[in-house]
Amino acid sequence: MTTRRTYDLVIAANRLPVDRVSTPEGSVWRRSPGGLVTAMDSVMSDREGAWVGWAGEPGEAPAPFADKGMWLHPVALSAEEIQLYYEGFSNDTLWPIYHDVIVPARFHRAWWQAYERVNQRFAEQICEVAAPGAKVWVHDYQLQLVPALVRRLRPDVRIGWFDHIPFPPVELFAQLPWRAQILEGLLGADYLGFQRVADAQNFVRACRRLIGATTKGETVTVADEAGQRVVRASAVPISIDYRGLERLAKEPAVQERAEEIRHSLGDPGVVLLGVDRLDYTKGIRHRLKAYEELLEDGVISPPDVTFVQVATPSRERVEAYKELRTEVERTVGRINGTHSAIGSPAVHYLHQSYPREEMAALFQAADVMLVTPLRDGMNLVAKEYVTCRHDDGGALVLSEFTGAYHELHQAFVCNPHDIEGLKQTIVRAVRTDESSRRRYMRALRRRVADHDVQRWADRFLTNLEQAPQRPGTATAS
Ligand code: ADQ
Repeated sequence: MTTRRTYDLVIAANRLPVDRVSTPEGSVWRRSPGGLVTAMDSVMSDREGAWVGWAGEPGEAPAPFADKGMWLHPVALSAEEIQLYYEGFSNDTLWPIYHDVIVPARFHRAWWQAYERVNQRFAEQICEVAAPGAKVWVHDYQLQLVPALVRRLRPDVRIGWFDHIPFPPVELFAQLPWRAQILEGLLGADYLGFQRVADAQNFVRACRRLIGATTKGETVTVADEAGQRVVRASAVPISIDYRGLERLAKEPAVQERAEEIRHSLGDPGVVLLGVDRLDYTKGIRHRLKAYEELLEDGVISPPDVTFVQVATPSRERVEAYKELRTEVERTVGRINGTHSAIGSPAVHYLHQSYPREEMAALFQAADVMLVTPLRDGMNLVAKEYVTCRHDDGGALVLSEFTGAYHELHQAFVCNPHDIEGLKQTIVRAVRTDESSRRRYMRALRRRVADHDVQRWADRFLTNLEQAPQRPGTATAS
C-alpha cells in the first residue's frame, strides 16, 4: 500500500494546469500555457506542491498524478455540475455582477446549490493533500466559499485567495441573493489578494455594509470559535513571465513570422490588432464601431490600414456569449462588405486559438494594439504586447477600465464607451511621432519587466505568511 503524500503548498483553481490531448499513441496530458502556470512553476521549484482542480472533462476524475514536479489532484465535475456551477453560477451570475452588469446577471437557486456542493468538494480534496501547517492558495471567483470550508476542516493551514477579476462596488454586489455567504466564505482566508486597490476596498466595504463586520484600513475583523481573527485584503496586481516571453519574441523564427504576417496582410502602412477571449467585457463591439466610423469618415482606409481581430472561442454554451458572437460576426461582415477591396479586407477576423509563438509574432506585427475592455480585472494581453516589443516599436491603446491601466501609465488611454474619444485615441496612437512612441514603449516595458509574474507570486505568498492571524500582529507590504 502506498502512503498518501501531503504538500506544504496547495494551489486550488477551477482548472488544473493541463489539458488532455489525443495523439497517435493515445491520450496524454499537456501543460496549458499561461502566466499562472509559469508563476506556480517558479514558486514550486523549491518546495513540494500540489494543484487541485478540474481536469476539463465531465464525469469521474482521473487518478491523481505527478507532472513536472507538481502533484496534480483532479476534482470530478458531472455534466450537470458543469452546467450549474460553472456555466451557470460562475459565468452567468457572478461574472456579470463582478463586471459592472454589462449583461444582466441571472439568479437561480439550483445554480447556487451546485456552487456550494462543488466548493465543498474542492475544500475536502484540498484538505486531503495539505500537509500540517501548509499554505493553501485558492484562485478566483469560482471558489469563493473554499476558504471558510477549508478553515472549518483544517484550522492548522494558512489560507490565501486571489481574485483574478474585479471585485464589484457594494451597490452591485448587494444584488446577489447569496452575498453574505460569499463574504463569509472569503473571510475564512488569512489573506485576500486583489488586482486593484479599489477591488480590495470594495470587498472591505461590502463586509462592513452587508454583514456588519468591523473594518479598519485593509483589514476585516471576524469572530470565530477561537476568538477574533483579522483578515487582510490588499492589491497585488498579477503580471506575466516577462523574461520567458521576451526570449520567445526574440527568436529569429518568431521575428520572421511577424514579417510574414505583415506581408500576408498586404504590407499595410498600419496594422491594428485586437486579441481577446470573445467576451462582452472586452469591448470588442465598441472597438469595431470606432473602427467602422473611422472608415466611414475616410480618416483611415484599407489597404493602407487594416485591423486584425483575434477572438478566442469562449463559454460558447452561455447565451450572452452566443449573442455576442452573432453580433460581432454580423458587424465584421458589414464592415468588410462595405469597406474591403478585393484582396484587402478591412477586418481580418480570426475565431481561433493560437500557440504562444504565433501570438508573439502577431504582437510584433501590430503597430497599434487595441485593448478596450469595458471592465477587466487586469488584462494580460496589454502586458504581453509591450513585452514582445523588444524593438520599442508599436503603441498601446488601453481602456481605463482595466487593472493594467493602473500600472501602464504611458499607454494611449481611452474610455471605450466614448466612441468619439476612442476614435481620436486610435488616430493619436497611429499619428504620434515615432520618437515619442518609442519613449512610451520603453517606459511600458520597464514597468512590466520590474513587476513580472514571479514578483507577483512572491508578494502574494509573503503577504500570506505575514498576514495577521490575530489582532495586533504585523502586516506585510
Ligand atoms: P482573461 O479574461 O482570460 O483573464 P487576459 O488577462 O487578457 O484575460 O488573458 C487572456 C490570455 O489568453 C492571454 O495570455 C492571451 O495571450 C491569451 N489569448 C487570448 N486569445 C488567444 C488566442 N486566440 N490564442 C492563444 N492565446 C490567446 C482573467 C481576467 C483578467 C486577468 C487574468 C489573469 O479576466 O482580467 O488579467 O484573468 O488574472
